[in-house]
Amino acid sequence: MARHLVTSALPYINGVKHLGNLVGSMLPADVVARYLRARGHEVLFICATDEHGTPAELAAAEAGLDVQVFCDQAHAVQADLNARYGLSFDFFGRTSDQHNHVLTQHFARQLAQAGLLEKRTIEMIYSPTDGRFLPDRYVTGTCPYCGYDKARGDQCDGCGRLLDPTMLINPRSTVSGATDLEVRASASLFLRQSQMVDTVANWVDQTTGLGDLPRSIARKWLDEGLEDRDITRDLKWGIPVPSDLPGIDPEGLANKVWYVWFDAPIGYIGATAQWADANGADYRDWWFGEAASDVTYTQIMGKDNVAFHTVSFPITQLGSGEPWKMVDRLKAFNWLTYYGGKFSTSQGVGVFMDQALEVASADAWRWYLISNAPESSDTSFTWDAFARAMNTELAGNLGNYVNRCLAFTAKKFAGEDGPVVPSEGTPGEIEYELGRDVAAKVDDIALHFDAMEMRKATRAIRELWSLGNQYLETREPWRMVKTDPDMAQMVLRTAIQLIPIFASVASPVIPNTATTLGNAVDVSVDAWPEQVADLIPSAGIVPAGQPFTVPPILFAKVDDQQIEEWSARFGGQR
Ligand code: B3M
Ligand code: ZN
Repeated sequence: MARHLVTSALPYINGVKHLGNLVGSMLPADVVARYLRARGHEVLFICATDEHGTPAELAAAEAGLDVQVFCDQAHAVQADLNARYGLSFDFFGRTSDQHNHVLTQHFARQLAQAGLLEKRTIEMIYSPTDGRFLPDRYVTGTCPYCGYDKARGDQCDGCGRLLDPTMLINPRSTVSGATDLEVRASASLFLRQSQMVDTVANWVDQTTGLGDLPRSIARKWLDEGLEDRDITRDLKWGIPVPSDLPGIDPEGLANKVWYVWFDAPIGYIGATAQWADANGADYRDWWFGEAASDVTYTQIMGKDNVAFHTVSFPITQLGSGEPWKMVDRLKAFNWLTYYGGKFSTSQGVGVFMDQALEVASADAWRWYLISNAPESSDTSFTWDAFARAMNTELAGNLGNYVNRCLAFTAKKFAGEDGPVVPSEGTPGEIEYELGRDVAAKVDDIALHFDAMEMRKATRAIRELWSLGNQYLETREPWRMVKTDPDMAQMVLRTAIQLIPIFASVASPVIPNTATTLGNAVDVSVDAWPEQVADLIPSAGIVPAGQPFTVPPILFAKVDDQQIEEWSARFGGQR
């Protein structure tokens, strides 16, 4: 038994998340957390809404709401959806919470103390009409690289390049549309990342659990040489830059807040502190010094977040000069595309978490998304692939097996008080072999989950389910029942043993279904199956004579008409 801290990248507060967001961090993180719990580990699984930055302010303005009110509402909407998808966060916090304010200021002071913050004067866009400096997305204009005329001050949606508002051609204010913009000098605090290159490079080299994709992204950033980074912004909403930073003259820094990517990763710690206060715990037991030395820390995120987690946040942590818990294992995902195009919150393209539950259950989505997770490359969402996952895998492979075993047994061998696990007959070599095959496959699945390989784990789970169906095909109990009913009882009893095993190993992915199956045969499916080889032929999992119930159809098949309907509704082609 070990202690595991697991975090998912923190979803931006603006808007309901789409399936690409879900499969890129929160859902696989949930699978990892659930798997580790099933293995008997102590797990703390933390997430939060990422609430600062221009997107939150602009979305609030668009909704005509005060930012705080907007964030309160949006957080509640996301928390509710997370629960409906079975995301088992121990705590879903907020980066705007006071705990995060306190920790962010702490890190800033430590960095200032270490000489890693420096005040510089930069040129910024000032809008006399709006009476303020315009950071990031507050300026819209033409991209100097590709000519796209709706490029945002931080990034161009036309060519994807990172921009600075002063680079835009024909800039205008995103809020007021004003074009009488001026370039004015303004003070800013820079994080001296260039001073930290060697320290971070050493840490990257030593951290074996980063994974190939994250490591190469980190190396690329480090090899290109790190530029010092402006970590303050002219916004009202955010964590204010304090006036008493050691060695920093506060002149010109009033009315500034920390850049969202400075406080957001600290939010992992902030949310833990928020959780700890509410639960009589100490966040430092998971995050700081000796107390956290036995913790394994796993981070899950989309590939665009990797540099911030392998370079920027480590600079904050290492630069503080304090022994903060650093990430041990990092798993990054590519993009889920919608028919090859971008899922887009701002343009409403793709399927969003709330709409998805209108057409299928949370477990159906969890299974489809995890078994098609964009691990080694981008993956296209298609309704046809979704139908295949539903029909062939869930309804066909798993659902059919459970139904065949339990409904047939109930029909043929029900006792006076309803169906019970039959007790006649002696297992033969085929049953012992089945036990060994199933045990080997369970080990195989565990190895894939240990390596956080989602596609491989789900493929092995499908192969495990197939072992059950092949066993029934080989033994044909429906035929045997006429010629040798004792033998048929033995076969069905053996087949029923597999149901809780099928459920346990799949429970990280389809937790609701797993619980339904466990309840049907009255066996807990919370723990990982151990030493099952002999328990299968000897009925050591679901004992002979134990009552059971036949669960309702687990997964309804999807038909062509539904696929047509959903493609039309959500705009996907076939
Ligand atoms: N909110 C970006 C994203 O959701 C950002 C992640 C923060 S993790 C500290 O893709
Ligand atoms: Zn461009």
